[in-house]
Amino acid sequence: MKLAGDQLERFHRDGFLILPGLFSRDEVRALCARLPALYAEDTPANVRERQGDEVRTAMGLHLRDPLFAKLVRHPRLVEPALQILGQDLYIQQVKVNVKAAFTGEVWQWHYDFATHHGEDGVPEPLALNLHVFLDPVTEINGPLYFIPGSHQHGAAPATLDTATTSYPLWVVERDTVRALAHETGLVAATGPAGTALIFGDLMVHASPGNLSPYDRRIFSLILNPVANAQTRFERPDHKHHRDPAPVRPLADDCLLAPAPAGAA
Ligand SMILES: O=C(O)CCC(=O)C(=O)O
Repeated sequence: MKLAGDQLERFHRDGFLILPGLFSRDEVRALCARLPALYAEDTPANVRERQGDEVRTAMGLHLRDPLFAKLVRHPRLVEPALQILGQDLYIQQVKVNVKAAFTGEVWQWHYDFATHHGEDGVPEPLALNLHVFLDPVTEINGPLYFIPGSHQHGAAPATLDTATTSYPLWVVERDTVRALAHETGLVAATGPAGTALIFGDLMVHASPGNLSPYDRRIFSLILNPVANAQTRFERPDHKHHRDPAPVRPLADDCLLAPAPAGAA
Protein backbone atom coordinates (compact mmCIF):
# COMPACT_ATOMS: atom_id res chain seq x y z
CA MET A 1 0.00 0.00 0.00
CA LYS A 2 1.36 3.39 -0.99
CA LEU A 3 0.47 6.76 0.53
CA ALA A 4 -0.95 9.32 -1.88
CA GLY A 5 0.92 12.55 -2.59
CA ASP A 6 -1.36 14.67 -0.37
CA GLN A 7 -0.98 12.21 2.52
CA LEU A 8 2.81 12.37 2.24
CA GLU A 9 2.61 16.15 2.14
CA ARG A 10 0.49 16.23 5.32
CA PHE A 11 2.83 13.79 7.06
CA HIS A 12 5.86 15.94 6.31
CA ARG A 13 4.06 19.20 7.21
CA ASP A 14 2.27 18.11 10.43
CA GLY A 15 4.62 15.31 11.51
CA PHE A 16 1.79 12.78 11.80
CA LEU A 17 -0.85 11.19 9.61
CA ILE A 18 -4.16 9.61 10.62
CA LEU A 19 -5.49 6.86 8.32
CA PRO A 20 -9.10 6.02 9.29
CA GLY A 21 -10.37 2.52 8.53
CA LEU A 22 -7.00 1.06 7.52
CA PHE A 23 -7.79 -2.23 9.27
CA SER A 24 -11.17 -3.97 9.16
CA ARG A 25 -13.42 -4.84 12.06
CA ASP A 26 -12.61 -8.54 11.59
CA GLU A 27 -8.87 -7.91 11.60
CA VAL A 28 -9.13 -5.83 14.79
CA ARG A 29 -11.35 -8.45 16.42
CA ALA A 30 -8.83 -11.21 15.63
CA LEU A 31 -5.99 -9.18 17.17
CA CYS A 32 -7.98 -8.26 20.29
CA ALA A 33 -8.85 -11.92 20.86
CA ARG A 34 -5.14 -12.58 21.51
CA LEU A 35 -4.73 -9.96 24.20
CA PRO A 36 -6.18 -11.50 27.38
CA ALA A 37 -3.81 -14.50 27.16
CA LEU A 38 -0.85 -12.20 26.48
CA TYR A 39 -1.71 -9.92 29.43
CA ALA A 40 -1.93 -12.99 31.67
CA GLU A 41 1.66 -14.02 30.96
CA ASP A 42 4.12 -13.49 33.76
CA THR A 43 6.89 -11.72 31.86
CA PRO A 44 8.89 -8.49 32.23
CA ALA A 45 7.58 -7.63 28.75
CA ASN A 46 4.21 -6.90 30.40
CA VAL A 47 4.86 -3.57 32.13
CA ARG A 48 2.22 -2.87 34.79
CA GLU A 49 0.85 0.55 35.76
CA ARG A 50 2.47 2.33 38.69
CA GLN A 51 -0.79 2.13 40.64
CA GLY A 52 -2.41 -1.30 40.67
CA ASP A 53 -1.77 -4.41 38.65
CA GLU A 54 -3.24 -3.47 35.25
CA VAL A 55 -0.94 -4.01 32.24
CA ARG A 56 0.23 -0.60 30.96
CA THR A 57 2.05 -1.88 27.92
CA ALA A 58 2.47 -5.43 26.59
CA MET A 59 5.73 -5.53 24.65
CA GLY A 60 7.58 -7.84 22.26
CA LEU A 61 4.27 -9.17 20.98
CA HIS A 62 5.57 -10.37 17.59
CA LEU A 63 7.83 -12.79 19.47
CA ARG A 64 4.98 -13.96 21.71
CA ASP A 65 2.07 -14.43 19.31
CA PRO A 66 1.91 -15.53 15.63
CA LEU A 67 -0.82 -13.05 14.67
CA PHE A 68 1.21 -10.11 15.96
CA ALA A 69 4.21 -11.60 14.08
CA LYS A 70 2.11 -11.04 10.95
CA LEU A 71 0.91 -7.58 11.96
CA VAL A 72 4.48 -6.25 12.25
CA ARG A 73 5.01 -7.36 8.64
CA HIS A 74 1.66 -6.11 7.37
CA PRO A 75 1.96 -4.26 4.05
CA ARG A 76 -0.46 -1.54 5.19
CA LEU A 77 2.09 -0.59 7.86
CA VAL A 78 5.43 -1.62 6.37
CA GLU A 79 4.99 -0.28 2.83
CA PRO A 80 4.15 3.31 3.85
CA ALA A 81 7.13 3.24 6.23
CA LEU A 82 9.41 2.02 3.42
CA GLN A 83 7.95 4.68 1.14
CA ILE A 84 8.66 7.46 3.67
CA LEU A 85 12.16 6.34 4.64
CA GLY A 86 13.32 4.70 1.38
CA GLN A 87 15.70 2.22 3.02
CA ASP A 88 15.73 -1.13 4.84
CA LEU A 89 14.00 -1.04 8.23
CA TYR A 90 14.19 -3.32 11.25
CA ILE A 91 11.60 -3.95 13.95
CA GLN A 92 12.71 -1.78 16.86
CA GLN A 93 9.75 -2.09 19.22
CA VAL A 94 6.31 -3.74 19.26
CA LYS A 95 3.63 -3.25 21.90
CA VAL A 96 0.02 -2.67 22.81
CA ASN A 97 -0.45 0.35 25.05
CA VAL A 98 -3.46 -0.72 27.04
CA LYS A 99 -4.75 2.49 28.74
CA ALA A 100 -7.47 0.50 30.53
CA ALA A 101 -10.82 2.04 31.48
CA PHE A 102 -10.65 4.01 34.77
CA THR A 103 -7.00 3.07 35.49
CA GLY A 104 -4.86 3.73 32.39
CA GLU A 105 -2.24 6.30 33.38
CA VAL A 106 -0.70 9.31 31.64
CA TRP A 107 2.15 9.35 29.07
CA GLN A 108 4.05 12.56 29.71
CA TRP A 109 4.99 15.03 26.98
CA HIS A 110 7.85 13.53 25.00
CA TYR A 111 9.23 12.71 21.60
CA ASP A 112 10.42 9.17 21.03
CA PHE A 113 13.92 10.05 19.78
CA ALA A 114 14.87 11.47 23.19
CA THR A 115 14.48 7.96 24.62
CA HIS A 116 15.84 6.16 21.54
CA HIS A 117 18.93 8.36 21.59
CA GLY A 118 19.29 8.79 25.36
CA GLU A 119 18.81 5.11 26.21
CA ASP A 120 19.87 3.20 23.10
CA GLY A 121 22.28 5.53 21.29
CA VAL A 122 20.20 5.66 18.11
CA PRO A 123 22.12 8.21 15.99
CA GLU A 124 19.40 10.01 14.00
CA PRO A 125 15.67 10.77 14.55
CA LEU A 126 14.47 8.64 11.65
CA ALA A 127 12.32 5.93 13.26
CA LEU A 128 8.60 5.84 12.56
CA ASN A 129 5.92 4.91 15.09
CA LEU A 130 2.99 3.13 13.41
CA HIS A 131 -0.16 2.75 15.49
CA VAL A 132 -3.36 0.78 14.98
CA PHE A 133 -6.36 1.59 17.18
CA LEU A 134 -7.79 -1.62 18.66
CA ASP A 135 -10.66 0.27 20.32
CA PRO A 136 -12.46 3.44 19.27
CA VAL A 137 -10.22 6.29 20.44
CA THR A 138 -12.13 9.43 21.41
CA GLU A 139 -11.47 12.70 23.23
CA ILE A 140 -12.48 11.04 26.49
CA ASN A 141 -10.57 7.75 26.74
CA GLY A 142 -6.97 8.96 26.72
CA PRO A 143 -6.08 9.71 23.08
CA LEU A 144 -2.64 10.83 21.98
CA TYR A 145 -2.21 14.59 21.81
CA PHE A 146 0.12 15.92 19.11
CA ILE A 147 1.69 19.33 18.62
CA PRO A 148 1.48 19.62 14.82
CA GLY A 149 4.75 20.72 13.26
CA SER A 150 6.75 20.20 16.45
CA HIS A 151 9.04 17.78 14.57
CA GLN A 152 10.34 20.75 12.59
CA HIS A 153 11.89 22.32 15.70
CA GLY A 154 14.48 19.58 16.16
CA ALA A 155 15.39 17.74 19.34
CA ALA A 156 14.14 19.76 22.34
CA PRO A 157 15.90 19.42 25.71
CA ALA A 158 14.58 16.36 27.55
CA THR A 159 15.11 14.77 30.95
CA LEU A 160 14.66 11.18 32.09
CA ASP A 161 11.46 10.76 34.13
CA THR A 162 11.51 7.59 36.21
CA ALA A 163 8.99 8.80 38.79
CA THR A 164 5.70 9.77 37.17
CA THR A 165 4.85 6.41 35.62
CA SER A 166 6.16 2.84 35.61
CA TYR A 167 7.75 3.37 32.18
CA PRO A 168 10.94 5.49 32.21
CA LEU A 169 10.70 8.14 29.52
CA TRP A 170 12.75 11.14 28.42
CA VAL A 171 10.25 13.98 28.75
CA VAL A 172 10.05 17.55 27.45
CA GLU A 173 9.89 20.59 29.75
CA ARG A 174 6.52 22.30 30.14
CA ASP A 175 7.90 25.63 28.88
CA THR A 176 8.90 23.96 25.61
CA VAL A 177 5.46 22.36 25.26
CA ARG A 178 3.81 25.71 25.99
CA ALA A 179 5.89 27.52 23.38
CA LEU A 180 5.35 24.87 20.70
CA ALA A 181 1.61 24.58 21.40
CA HIS A 182 1.29 28.38 21.31
CA GLU A 183 2.23 28.27 17.63
CA THR A 184 -0.06 25.52 16.37
CA GLY A 185 -2.36 24.30 19.15
CA LEU A 186 -2.90 20.63 19.89
CA VAL A 187 -4.61 17.82 18.00
CA ALA A 188 -6.20 14.77 19.65
CA ALA A 189 -5.66 11.72 17.42
CA THR A 190 -9.06 10.05 17.45
CA GLY A 191 -10.90 7.58 15.25
CA PRO A 192 -12.75 4.29 15.14
CA ALA A 193 -11.07 0.96 15.82
CA GLY A 194 -8.94 0.03 12.81
CA THR A 195 -7.64 3.59 12.35
CA ALA A 196 -3.88 3.81 11.82
CA LEU A 197 -1.52 6.60 12.77
CA ILE A 198 2.03 7.31 11.62
CA PHE A 199 4.36 9.75 13.36
CA GLY A 200 8.05 10.44 13.42
CA ASP A 201 10.73 10.34 16.09
CA LEU A 202 10.73 14.11 16.80
CA MET A 203 6.95 14.56 17.09
CA VAL A 204 6.10 15.96 20.54
CA HIS A 205 3.16 14.04 21.98
CA ALA A 206 1.51 12.88 25.20
CA SER A 207 -1.68 11.23 26.40
CA PRO A 208 -3.83 11.82 29.49
CA GLY A 209 -5.02 9.17 31.92
CA ASN A 210 -8.17 7.28 31.02
CA LEU A 211 -10.85 8.15 33.57
CA SER A 212 -13.60 6.95 31.24
CA PRO A 213 -15.31 3.55 31.49
CA TYR A 214 -14.02 2.69 27.98
CA ASP A 215 -10.80 0.79 27.25
CA ARG A 216 -8.34 2.36 24.81
CA ARG A 217 -5.95 -0.22 23.36
CA ILE A 218 -3.45 0.96 20.72
CA PHE A 219 -0.97 -1.27 18.91
CA SER A 220 2.40 0.37 18.23
CA LEU A 221 5.17 -0.74 15.88
CA ILE A 222 8.42 1.23 15.70
CA LEU A 223 10.49 0.70 12.54
CA ASN A 224 13.98 2.17 12.30
CA PRO A 225 16.47 2.13 9.41
CA VAL A 226 18.96 -0.73 9.68
CA ALA A 227 21.67 1.87 8.99
CA ASN A 228 20.48 3.87 12.04
CA ALA A 229 20.42 1.01 14.55
CA GLN A 230 21.05 1.32 18.28
CA THR A 231 24.65 1.64 19.46
CA ARG A 232 23.96 0.92 23.15
CA PHE A 233 22.36 -2.24 24.47
CA GLU A 234 21.47 -1.65 28.12
CA ARG A 235 17.69 -1.88 27.71
CA PRO A 236 16.09 -5.32 27.39
CA ASP A 237 15.28 -6.76 23.97
CA HIS A 238 11.54 -6.09 24.39
CA LYS A 239 12.25 -2.35 24.67
CA HIS A 240 14.59 -2.28 21.67
CA HIS A 241 14.86 -5.45 19.63
CA ARG A 242 18.38 -6.55 18.77
CA ASP A 243 17.50 -8.32 15.50
CA PRO A 244 18.51 -5.96 12.66
CA ALA A 245 16.94 -8.13 9.91
CA PRO A 246 15.15 -5.93 7.35
CA VAL A 247 11.37 -6.29 7.62
CA ARG A 248 9.64 -7.57 4.48
CA PRO A 249 5.89 -7.09 3.90
CA LEU A 250 3.55 -10.11 3.79
CA ALA A 251 0.35 -10.42 1.74
CA ASP A 252 -2.44 -7.95 2.44
CA ASP A 253 -4.80 -10.68 3.73
CA CYS A 254 -2.20 -12.18 6.09
CA LEU A 255 -4.19 -11.52 9.27
CA LEU A 256 -7.32 -13.39 8.20
CA ALA A 257 -6.03 -15.90 5.63
CA PRO A 258 -6.49 -19.46 6.86
CA ALA A 259 -3.30 -21.20 8.02
CA PRO A 260 -1.89 -23.55 5.35
CA ALA A 261 -2.93 -27.21 5.73
CA GLY A 262 -0.75 -29.01 8.25
CA ALA A 263 0.30 -25.81 10.05
CA ALA A 264 -0.03 -25.93 13.83
O1 LIG B 1 -0.30 5.00 24.12
C1 LIG B 1 -0.18 6.16 24.52
O2 LIG B 1 -1.08 6.76 25.06
C2 LIG B 1 1.12 6.90 24.33
C3 LIG B 1 2.03 6.20 23.41
C4 LIG B 1 3.26 6.92 23.13
O3 LIG B 1 3.52 7.96 23.65
C5 LIG B 1 4.19 6.34 22.20
O4 LIG B 1 3.88 5.32 21.57
O5 LIG B 1 5.28 6.92 22.06
